[in-house]
Amino acid sequence: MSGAAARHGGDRVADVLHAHGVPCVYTLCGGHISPILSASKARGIRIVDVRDEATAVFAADAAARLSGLPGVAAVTAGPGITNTITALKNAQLAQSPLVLLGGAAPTALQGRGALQDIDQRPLVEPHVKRFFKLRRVRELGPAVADALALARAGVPGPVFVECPVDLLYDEASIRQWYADAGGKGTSVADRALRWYLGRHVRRMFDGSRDVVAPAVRSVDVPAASDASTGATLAALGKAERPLAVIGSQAVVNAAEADRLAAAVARLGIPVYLSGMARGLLGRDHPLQMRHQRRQALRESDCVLLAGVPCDFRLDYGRHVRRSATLIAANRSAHDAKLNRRPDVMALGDAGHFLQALAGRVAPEEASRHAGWLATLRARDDAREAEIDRQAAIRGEHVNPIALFRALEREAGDDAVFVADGGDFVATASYVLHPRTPLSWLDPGAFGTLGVGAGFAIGAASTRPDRETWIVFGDGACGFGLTEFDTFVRHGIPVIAVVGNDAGWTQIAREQVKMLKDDVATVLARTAYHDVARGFGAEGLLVTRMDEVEAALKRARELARLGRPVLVNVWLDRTEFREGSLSM
Ligand SMILES: Cc1ncc(C[n+]2csc(CCOP(=O)(O)OP(=O)(O)O)c2C)c(N)n1
Ligand SMILES: [Mg+2]
Repeated sequence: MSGAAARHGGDRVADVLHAHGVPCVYTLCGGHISPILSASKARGIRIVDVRDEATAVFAADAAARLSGLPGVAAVTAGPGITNTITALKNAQLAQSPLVLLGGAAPTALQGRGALQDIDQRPLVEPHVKRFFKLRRVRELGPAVADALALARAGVPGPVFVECPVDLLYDEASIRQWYADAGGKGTSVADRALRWYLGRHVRRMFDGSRDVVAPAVRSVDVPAASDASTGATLAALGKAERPLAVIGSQAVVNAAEADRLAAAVARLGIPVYLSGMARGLLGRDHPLQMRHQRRQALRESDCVLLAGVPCDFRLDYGRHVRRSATLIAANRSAHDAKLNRRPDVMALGDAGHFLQALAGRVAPEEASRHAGWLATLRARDDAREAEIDRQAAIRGEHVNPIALFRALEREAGDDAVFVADGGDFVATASYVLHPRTPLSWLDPGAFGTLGVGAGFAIGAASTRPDRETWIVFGDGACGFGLTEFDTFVRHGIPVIAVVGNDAGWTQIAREQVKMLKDDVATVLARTAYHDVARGFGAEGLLVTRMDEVEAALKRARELARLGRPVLVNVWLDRTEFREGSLSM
């Protein structure tokens, strides 16, 4: 469709979204952005309207992670935009490609005390790859097309397009609005104002008639050099105890996840998966280890970090022994070198790099590592047995480890797990085995509580064929409970399992020990299931271990009927997370 046929600026934005196959726009409405929403809807784009702008951005983030294409959110000017900052930062640190369309005051009134008018650039710019500030109607389409490409290029991340309201409505209305604003006065000042506004409007619409809707831009995926592939193969060929750690960035090409999984299997070296890469090799692959990663890294003589920076999760690189050959495959030079200079730096897409390696590795290589694999496997099995022992402990209410063992059995083979919480989620990440590529979503390095509902909306609307579970701490669930309203209105059958330990336990654990004070960490056994019912969803309460299995089965049945469900599970205290602290 050409721009000439577009009725207003909202149509121009929607044309580009449509041309790029954007399936869904996540939003909370506002007069500043109405034309974008209605024009998108008219083109068959699904509009999911949520209850907090942060949710809209979290949803776009999750949609991007599961589809590999930028998620799109639209929010109104001022407070609509400020509400997104946490979610934007989360997406930036998680390197998740999304486009945020934000409203803005009319171009002629910015800085003059208009409704919701603030200087949005200094607030948003630090958290995005680029802030598009627009002044002309003809810039709308190209800016959105550029933003969609830029979000995915290089190191993926969020991009912001500021769309002033007077660029979005139809030309006749805007001209009339400016004519009215000019008034009918005859003084010199009045006539000067009219002249100024007339010129302003002419410039705004200048060239807008003959603009053609921009084509879909191709996205430049950075590729690591052949030299780095060769150097890595040589290092792996010499290594006695090689190890790979694969993280979220390696799976940003979501459509290639299966190919990547096959490549990793072909490499034949033991592998730990983190972030979005969890589940890449299925539930129980012989090469995948889950436990005792620190010890494995200390022992390894050649560590390949694929899309994983040496941040706090690897103790700033200290988990890898000094004498080991360190290979860092990463799109970001900053991440590849963070805290520790690698011996081989493969600057480019880590997923493609792994595929290139697998294409050149000798098939007999894998059998060389049988002894090393057996050592790691024995440790992994021992830890699983220990988890089983801890799962067997019975108390008054529900043992969280046993709960996740049950969820492991009950959840469907296609289940997607969204993780939002403290200890409850950390326990889940040890006990649950994500079963397919792209089936585990956690906030990432920003450690943001409150991602759960938005991630679930993004996941379920992107992959409606799959079961979506939220593993929620009771503290964390409070951020997103209102979105049960969204689940119900939009028929999004999410199952939320709330680990109700009546507290912000991850914080309480250390705070009480170190400061002898539980101030601000205590919650109640709140009836979250009743809250869900209040929004028209299903709510189930589980206070005893022997109710768990039936409740999970029932929740799945209800979800299959299209009903969102909240299962409120009263937990017992456990020692499982004792001693863990992240700084
Ligand atoms: C937005 C935000 N606020 C505060 C924190 C600090 N924080 C980390 S874990 C945690 C406790 C989470 O409690 P809950 O969700 O109930 O999980 P639990 O640890 O009790 O299992 C808090 C408050 C955070 N990570 N993010
Ligand atoms: Mg809690």
